Amino acid sequence: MADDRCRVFFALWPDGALRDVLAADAGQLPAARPIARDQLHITLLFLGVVTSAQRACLLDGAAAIRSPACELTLDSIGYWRRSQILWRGARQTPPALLQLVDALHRLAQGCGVEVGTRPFQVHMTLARRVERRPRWVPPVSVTWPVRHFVLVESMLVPQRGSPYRLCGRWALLG
Ligand code: 3AM
Repeated sequence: MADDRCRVFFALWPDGALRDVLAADAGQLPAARPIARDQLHITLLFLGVVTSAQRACLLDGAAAIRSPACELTLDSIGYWRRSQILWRGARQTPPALLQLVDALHRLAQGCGVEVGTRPFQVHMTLARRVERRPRWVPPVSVTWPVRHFVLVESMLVPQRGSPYRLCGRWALLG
């Protein structure tokens, strides 16, 4: 039934202290639509609209993933002209993160969820509708101790407050 469906994605979700650091320079962002502090995240795998059975399968499978923790250094700024997105990125992607993304791809496949084939790229969206690459001093690099990953529901029906709701959070192997 349509009501059982939800739009979900796996992500890295910063804790409060890291969020403060990441949001500290948001005030300097060029005029656009900056992402609110409590919505900053890194998408690991976008799954799209799934059924409740697929969602349950994803939750079960995510709990069984054994993937190592890592340190992720966000030390670059990128801009995608077509999507008009300004993002924070990483010059180096830790192999452990790629391992996690691979595991999530396998999980999605096992749950019968079709996902795109676009290679994973670390990006934390900072602002949308940025019409041209801004002249902007990139923020200092931030090292994120990645210890968890999450499943996020992205609300299909617009509502007040955050469009995101955390459905599950799992620890990585420390
Ligand atoms: O927050 P970011 O920018 O990493 O762009 C959407 C957002 O990513 C992305 O999923 C995240 C939560 O909405 N997204 C939305 N639709 C998508 C699609 N069809 C998509 N990513 C890939 N394919």
